[in-house]
Amino acid sequence: MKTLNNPAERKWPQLAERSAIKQARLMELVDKVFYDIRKKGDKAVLKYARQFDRFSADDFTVDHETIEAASQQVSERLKQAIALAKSNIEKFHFSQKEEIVKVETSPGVVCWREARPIENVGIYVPGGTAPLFSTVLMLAIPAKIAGCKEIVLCSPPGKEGAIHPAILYAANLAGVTRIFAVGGIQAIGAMSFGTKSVPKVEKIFGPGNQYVMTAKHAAQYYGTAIDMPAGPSELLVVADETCRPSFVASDLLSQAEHGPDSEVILLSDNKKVVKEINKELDIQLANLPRKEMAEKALKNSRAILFKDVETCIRFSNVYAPEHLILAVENPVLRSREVTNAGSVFLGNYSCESAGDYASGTNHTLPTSGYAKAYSGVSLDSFIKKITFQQLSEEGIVGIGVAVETMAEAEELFAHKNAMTLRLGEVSAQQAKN
Ligand code: HSO
Ligand code: ZN
Repeated sequence: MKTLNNPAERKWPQLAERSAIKQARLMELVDKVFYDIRKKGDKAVLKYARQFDRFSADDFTVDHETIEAASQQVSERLKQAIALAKSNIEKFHFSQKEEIVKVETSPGVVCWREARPIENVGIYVPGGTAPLFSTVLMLAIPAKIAGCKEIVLCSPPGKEGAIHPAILYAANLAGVTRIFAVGGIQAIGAMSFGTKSVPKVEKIFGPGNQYVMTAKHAAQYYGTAIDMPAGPSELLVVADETCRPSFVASDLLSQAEHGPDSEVILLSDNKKVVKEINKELDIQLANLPRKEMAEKALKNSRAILFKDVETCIRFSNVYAPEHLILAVENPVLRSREVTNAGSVFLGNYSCESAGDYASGTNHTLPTSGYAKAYSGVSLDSFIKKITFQQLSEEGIVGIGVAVETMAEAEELFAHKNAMTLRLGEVSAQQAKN
């Protein structure tokens, strides 16, 4: 890894910049595909599936028999692992349910919020080199807990013309209601406009390549919400002399193997530690099947030496990583200094893979610095919170004049009148009694 030494603070924002994503050209293509899908529905979806994914069948709906058959292709060992992951993801996301809190803001004025599920949600699972069935769990499980009625999954068919069996198995287990072997822009278009086969959804979740990301971005203009703007996956590790260099190297590589555009950053206050981690990187890299991909990612990545751990964390806050590992002394205490990150892993035993698969936290997290303003996916991502209020006569009397006065000052006399009428009625009644 290229190593920088104590860069000046004014250079930090530049060092924290991600490589810009060129979207303009893709947008034209997305517009065209969306236009066709809106006009011709399934026919257009099929046309683009043939063109872009070399799909050859006539129907992209995955039927029950196919899902059942897929289950038989998944080993017992994997099924047990998925069951453990599912249970932990369920526990963590279930705990995110909130009690209704009714607040009497003034006497007779009661306000509260209640959660309601987003009725129809879409999950996109990319094809490509790794079948990300873990992503299915991370998105479908909270959707189910939230109470979403329709949970649609789209994923491009692989080389054999079908979705990977583990994806189908995980989808069925986690409560996905409809599965379609469609990927790319056409999948996002189908879910956001709805076709005869594909139900229209209100919100689309999940990672994807640049085509998918651009399509998700565009879908928002047509009223479909998305989980978050997404870019390539990233990891920042802060390591001091208490770290285990081989562990840190394995973490950096687990991120790097996601793809050549993955970003990995190592921060340390200790030159020797960086040297040892680099040595470990070479050793472990040699044995990785996805060596080439990881190597490319490492080329764009860097190690940065700072004078102390505190400065490392300050830089990390400027970078706002998707994943942050604190392989330092007293990680829990240190974590208080973290202000921007998607998900934080504390100490030598908390590897990113734990969160990627089975600890229970969600692995759909903000990348590209969005962790400064966005949270990762959680139960909240699948619900809306509706506010309620109920005013009694006492409530009207208490806030009525304030409302009238404010409405008058904004020159909105219908607003004022709505209160005046009620105040009038209350005082007439009080006079009667
Ligand atoms: N690290 C990825 C999630 C993932 N890892 C899925 C393995 N499978 C993005 O957070
Ligand atoms: Zn991962």
